[in-house]
Amino acid sequence: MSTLRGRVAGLPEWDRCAVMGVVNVTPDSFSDGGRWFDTGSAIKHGLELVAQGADLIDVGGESTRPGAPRVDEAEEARRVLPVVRGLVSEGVTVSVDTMRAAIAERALIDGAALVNDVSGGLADPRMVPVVAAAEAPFVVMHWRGFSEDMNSRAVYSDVVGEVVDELRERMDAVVAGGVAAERIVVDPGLGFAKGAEHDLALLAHLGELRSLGRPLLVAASRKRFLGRVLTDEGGGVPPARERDAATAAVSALSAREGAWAVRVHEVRATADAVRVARAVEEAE
Ligand code: PMM
Repeated sequence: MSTLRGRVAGLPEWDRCAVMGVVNVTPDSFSDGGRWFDTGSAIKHGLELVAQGADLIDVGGESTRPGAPRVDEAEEARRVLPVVRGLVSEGVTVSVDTMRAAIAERALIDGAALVNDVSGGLADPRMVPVVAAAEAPFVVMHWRGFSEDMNSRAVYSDVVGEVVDELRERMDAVVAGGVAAERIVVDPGLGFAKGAEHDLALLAHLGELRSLGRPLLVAASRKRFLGRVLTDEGGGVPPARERDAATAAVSALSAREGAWAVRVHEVRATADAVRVARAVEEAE
């Protein structure tokens, strides 16, 4: 089945869908902003997620919630780099979630194993050259613009086809920029310039995303579309932190559809979900 999930050169290989735990070192991320904002508690939280079953930890210092303003580079470095170093020194496989080449470059020097750029290299023209020179694995996410006004770009006539085409275009540009194809991970970018109906359509067609021929990362954790799915009869929408069971359900579905990894805030339930998916796969 690893042919279904694929391999990412430069990263460990897991025999099931991998679990990427999220550590947002931000005061304002929509689902966990402010909770791990100092270096010590962010490192401690990352280690807790590993103990709960995370295979790698994604460290970010810039909120990408809809409408979020950008953080400046010095502040992003101050938030992210000490946490990357702290987790690497504990033997953790670390991913750095950044749109800035300078941050990615320094995180890679500090031992990060993967660059997760939600803009797929579009936000910073130096990103692709930096990742190429470091021979680092790279997440190419579907992205249509910065968070400040991304909701206005959520216009599709065929969301699955357009996301696949735009991702293919981005992958080609990244490869032309010198990043080896075997180091690329693709991600549909749930919630980024997408409404709930778009996110659900993408989840319903993960097989078409796999047709891009690269391992697939699915990051549904606590996102708005889950709030909509879980809305009660009175119109009440559960807050982000009450969407973890729904997130684990998406993890199981994604793992069954051959996702390479799922990115989640609450690891324990997803670690179980991917193991159940693996056991069912073995029984096939
Ligand atoms: N979503 C968020 C942040 N980073 N990275 C990838 N690759 N894919 C995503 O969908 C993604 C991401 C926003 O969620 P958060 O603020 O709760 O971490």
